[in-house]
Amino acid sequence: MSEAAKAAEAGKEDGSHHRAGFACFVGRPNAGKSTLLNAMVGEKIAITSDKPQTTRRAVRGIVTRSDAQLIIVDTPGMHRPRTLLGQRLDDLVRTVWSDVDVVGFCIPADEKIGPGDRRIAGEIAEQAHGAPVVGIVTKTDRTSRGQLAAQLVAMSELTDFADIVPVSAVAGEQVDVLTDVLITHLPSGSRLYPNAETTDEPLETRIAELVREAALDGVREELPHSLAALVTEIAPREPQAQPEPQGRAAQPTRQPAPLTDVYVTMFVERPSQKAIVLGHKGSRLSAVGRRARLQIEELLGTRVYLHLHLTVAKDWQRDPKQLRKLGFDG
Ligand SMILES: Nc1nc2c(ncn2[C@@H]2O[C@H](COP(=O)(O)OP(=O)(O)O)[C@@H](O)[C@H]2O)c(=O)[nH]1
Ligand SMILES: [Mg+2]
Repeated sequence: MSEAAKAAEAGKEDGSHHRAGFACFVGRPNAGKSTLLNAMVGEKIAITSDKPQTTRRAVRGIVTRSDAQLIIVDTPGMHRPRTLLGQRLDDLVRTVWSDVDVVGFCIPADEKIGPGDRRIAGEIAEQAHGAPVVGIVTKTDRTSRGQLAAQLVAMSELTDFADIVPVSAVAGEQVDVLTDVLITHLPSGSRLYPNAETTDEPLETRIAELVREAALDGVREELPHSLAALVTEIAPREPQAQPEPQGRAAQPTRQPAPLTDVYVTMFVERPSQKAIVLGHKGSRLSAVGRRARLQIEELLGTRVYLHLHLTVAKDWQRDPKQLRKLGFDG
């Protein structure tokens, strides 16, 4: 019996009307899946960018209300895999799809529905074992009402949807409505995660992802695929013993703000890529470090000293050993 089914049984026993279960977001790369997940959870769980392969994990975000717990799994986009990593990602997506209570199929309001979307519709029908599919028209802030209406019609012709919801994660429109709709498709059951949890991603992974997000900004072509990041150490610094104040002893001693040393190694696949990521005299890498540090400080709630190390791991996307090291197990 699946975790969700067990929870459903437990819910029946105590006669509550609480619902709990899993939804996943699928759709072309750039459809706005990760941004939507973050908006629904109200916290940055998944990194986002306009680059391909930004999402490489099945990132889980958790929405907890008094009447329901919705766990949303953001999956990498499906692509024709050309590397071992690509294959692993596609396998991961299929595994997630086959084990959810409801599928959210995302299509941007401002892009024509095309063969890619039809292929995904077919894949869902094949892999999702009859789970209801909710059509989600994303980025509605980018279109006029007329265009949106036309997109809703076009989407309804794509497959047999249980519901269709237009939403804008950026403008915060209809986000709660979408949560309500997805919850109606969950089985009854009690909570699967503790109250305050917003994700089950380990801290190391979240930090590595923030570094990768910062590094993705501004790089082009094949480079986004070749970037990876790994946290090697998170070390809270021992507060320094303050010297005894001399003379006027009434001066209160100021406690230094807590500081954490975070060590991250970034990988590229070729020396030429290392030069690009470093930039002139290392200027690009320092900019990446600054941007990532601010986000990591927010996540950890302390000041952060970010130690960024950049190294070449030749063709890591095709190397099973390297993939394992980076957390992409087969
Ligand atoms: N205007 C607008 N842009 C959005 C919205 N949602 C996502 N985006 C942008 O679309 C791009 C892709 O978003 P992302 O969530 O990474 O897409 P994913 O590949 O499907 O996960 C990013 O540049 C986002 O900022 C939205 O509601 N409105
Ligand atoms: Mg994504």
